[in-house]
Amino acid sequence: MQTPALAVSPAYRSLQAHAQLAGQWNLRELFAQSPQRFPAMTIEAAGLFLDYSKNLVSEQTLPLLCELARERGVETRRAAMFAGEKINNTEKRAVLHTALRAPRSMALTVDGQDVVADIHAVLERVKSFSELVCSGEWRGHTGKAITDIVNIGIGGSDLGPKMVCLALRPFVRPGLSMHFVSNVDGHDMDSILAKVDPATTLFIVTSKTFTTMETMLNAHTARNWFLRHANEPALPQHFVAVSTNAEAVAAFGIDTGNMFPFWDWVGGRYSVWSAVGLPIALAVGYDRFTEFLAGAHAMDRHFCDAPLEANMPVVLALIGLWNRNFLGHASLTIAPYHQDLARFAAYLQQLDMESNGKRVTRDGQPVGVSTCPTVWGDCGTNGQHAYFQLLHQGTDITPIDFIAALLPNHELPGHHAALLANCFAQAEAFMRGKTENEVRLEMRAQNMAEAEVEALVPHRTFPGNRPSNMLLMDRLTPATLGALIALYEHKTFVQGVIWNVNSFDQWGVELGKVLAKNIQAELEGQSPPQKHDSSTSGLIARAKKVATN
Ligand code: G6Q
Repeated sequence: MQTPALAVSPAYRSLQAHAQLAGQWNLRELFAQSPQRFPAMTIEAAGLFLDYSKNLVSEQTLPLLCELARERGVETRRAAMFAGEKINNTEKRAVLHTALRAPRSMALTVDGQDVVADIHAVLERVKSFSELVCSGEWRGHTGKAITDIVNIGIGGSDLGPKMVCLALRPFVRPGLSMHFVSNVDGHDMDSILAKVDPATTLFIVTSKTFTTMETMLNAHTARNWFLRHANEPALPQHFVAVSTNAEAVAAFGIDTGNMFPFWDWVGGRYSVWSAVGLPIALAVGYDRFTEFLAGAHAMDRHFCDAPLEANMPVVLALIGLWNRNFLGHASLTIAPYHQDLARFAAYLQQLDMESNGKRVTRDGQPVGVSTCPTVWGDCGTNGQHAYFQLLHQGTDITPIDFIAALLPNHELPGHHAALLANCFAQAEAFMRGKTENEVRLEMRAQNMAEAEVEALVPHRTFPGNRPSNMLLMDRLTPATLGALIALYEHKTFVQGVIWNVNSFDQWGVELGKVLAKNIQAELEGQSPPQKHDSSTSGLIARAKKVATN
């Protein structure tokens, strides 16, 4: 049965009417009218605290949004995902990243296979391998311990482990350097090879398919580089693989005994919890890796058990939907006030935009409303000195997710209060703004001439009424990071269910890949010029001319 179009659903229509009222609201006034606004609009779960009170919502908004979530079957689809039903309908696959962090005691059978047992069997291998490397027992071909790990992968096989290894930097084993090569651009590999010693480097080739062009080219380059310094029998000590494709791994020359498997029901951008997280286990040790999984599992439990109105991922999703579909905001900024979360926005870009950047429903009909906003961002306080100008005074309103840890993972005095103060102040400034009168009074108090005051008033006024969420954790640890990522995964899921898109495929990345193959053949002179538009042909000709000069 086809799901009815979102735009004609009764709950959607009620929300559209409600949004007409929101046009009249002012956040300052909403706060002044309700001293209970903060406690009423905060949720605590799995070590995270969400304050969504600085969004343009009234007491009626969330109940209406939850009505929409119920009407669109969020609870049923959530149960289907956790039960291993094939909810990735265009690829006929289950979606079981939640099982990857389930405790051993949990039972889940899919297609007659006990997936939790399979997962824990691989985790055991990750454990023993990471312990061998961490203890120095795993040695390179000259007998030296491993000092550098180079993960070769791209997209989902890169962004997760890279982001997490950086986020958990203070927990990384001393004496171990983590490197990540993803880009087919040789500058990426070149810069890493210049830093590492073949005798003490371990390469992890991470690719679900083991056919991805960028990863295969980088893996071959690394292998050739290594073999310039060592003989073929040394390869097993320096190359391991994470993949679902044992045949291709063996064909590449990696012993399948050194291959860590995962399964087709793990999507690339949801794979950090699987053997794709091997670099994390190596970097911070297996016990910390299990804390990371446990943090995500705690969020899974909350997502399954909490009523929708008090369910953090559901509320984050619904507030995002309110901002996108009813208030018309086309982008979302992620502002982690934590330098170790420097790659978090890039990670969320893939999670959110590859999952929900879709224009047709699961049954191939136009969605009919806007879907995923553009997700972008960088660390506070750096962003304040760059693009926050636009966020405060630009013509478009961009909702912001502030993320901060209340305690630092360092002991440098003076920094953390300054950081947190800026984070809270920005959220307050976006909410409050600064009225023309406040600006006038401030400048008059500085004895400025009245003409100058009036000339500057429009420039120094802040409209305010700009929405933001505040996400806090006590400290950035493996567990709170796990919970944070799982929070956003489930947020993405809930929005995908409401828009009725398949959040687990990514057909949109295919076209460019195919065209690139043809163009590469032309650039390398292996194929005659093909029929392109005049721009593409002109660019190819120009590149060839410069290369042959
Ligand atoms: C993620 C995508 C994509 C994928 C990469 C790498 O959900 O599927 O980013 O992870 O294209 O694919 P391989 O792991 O197969 O090399």
